[in-house]
Amino acid sequence: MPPRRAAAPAAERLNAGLLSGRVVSAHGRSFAVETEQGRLHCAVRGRRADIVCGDMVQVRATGSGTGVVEAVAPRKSLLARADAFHHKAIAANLDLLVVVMAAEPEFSLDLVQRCLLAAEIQDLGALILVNKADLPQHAAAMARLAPLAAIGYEVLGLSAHGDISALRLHLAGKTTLMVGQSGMGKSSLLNALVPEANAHVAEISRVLGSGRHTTTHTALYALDAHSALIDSPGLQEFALAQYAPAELERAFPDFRPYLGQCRYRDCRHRGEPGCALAAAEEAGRLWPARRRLLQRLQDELDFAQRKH
Ligand SMILES: Nc1nc2c(ncn2[C@@H]2O[C@H](COP(=O)(O)OP(=O)(O)OP(=O)(O)O)[C@@H](O)[C@H]2O)c(=O)[nH]1
Ligand SMILES: [Mg+2]
Ligand SMILES: [Zn+2]
Repeated sequence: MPPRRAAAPAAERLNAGLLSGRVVSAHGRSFAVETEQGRLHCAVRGRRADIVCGDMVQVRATGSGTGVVEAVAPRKSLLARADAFHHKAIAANLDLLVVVMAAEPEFSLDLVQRCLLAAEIQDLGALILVNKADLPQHAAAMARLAPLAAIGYEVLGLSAHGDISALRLHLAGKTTLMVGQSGMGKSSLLNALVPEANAHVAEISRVLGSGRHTTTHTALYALDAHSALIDSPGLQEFALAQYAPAELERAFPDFRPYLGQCRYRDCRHRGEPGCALAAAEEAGRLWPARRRLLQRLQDELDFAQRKH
């Protein structure tokens, strides 16, 4: 979405000298903000550091090309991960989440599903993109995602080095965030869509578990006046401990027909008698991996609550 420049709110008129803009890159406590007067490199006042790409902000210019973020507008959506210890916001004001996977390196089905749940809770559209369709193992990767396609998630296979027009169609008119493990080709896709982005792309690190990512911070690129694409550093895990148990179970679209049908109102779906989810699973109507994922999320939530 482009910055809205309709009638200036009262606060803005009072605060003459403030510029509206959108955060296009966030690196620690330093931000780049695109304003009507160009790009400003901004610091933030006080301790506030949870400003992310896609945030709409008010900035006071302080010199040539620099400024200070004075206010952050309420967010339409926020993609964030949180465990017992940390809350990490990734990007704000999104319409679509693209979860980027590939046959190489090996991808985690657990992580894909967690990203999809986060999108659901934030009411974003979601797309699973299987990149590197040119690799011989591509068909096997698509097959691993078949249970998610059966639930209704859209799975798109293509190559960043080939025809990306199908992806381009999904992005039109939206602010989209790409997430996924390191090495899947997010920045390669960005470069294919926005050649002037010139994002750094690197061979997958062979040092397993080195935790090194090629992309080191989140950045937003305009595709056109109404569409933007955000590239983010590779993820290794995606905790969702900031959400309530009921919110998490409703984020599974395949669970919804059965929620409220269990014998006990407070059923946690982990073996209680008369559990509708367990019965549906037994009857082959639910993919068993889904209830196991819910249980892991519940365990993480229990742990986080004990810590607080
Ligand atoms: N064969 C093939 N290789 C690809 C494709 N897309 C990307 N790659 C390669 O995959 C490797 C990783 O690509 P990146 O774009 O850096 O991956 P990333 O997801 O941005 O990684 P992080 O920034 O670490 O999260 C590079 O060597 C790319 O050249 C593709 O469609 N096919
Ligand atoms: Mg990258
Ligand atoms: Zn149940």
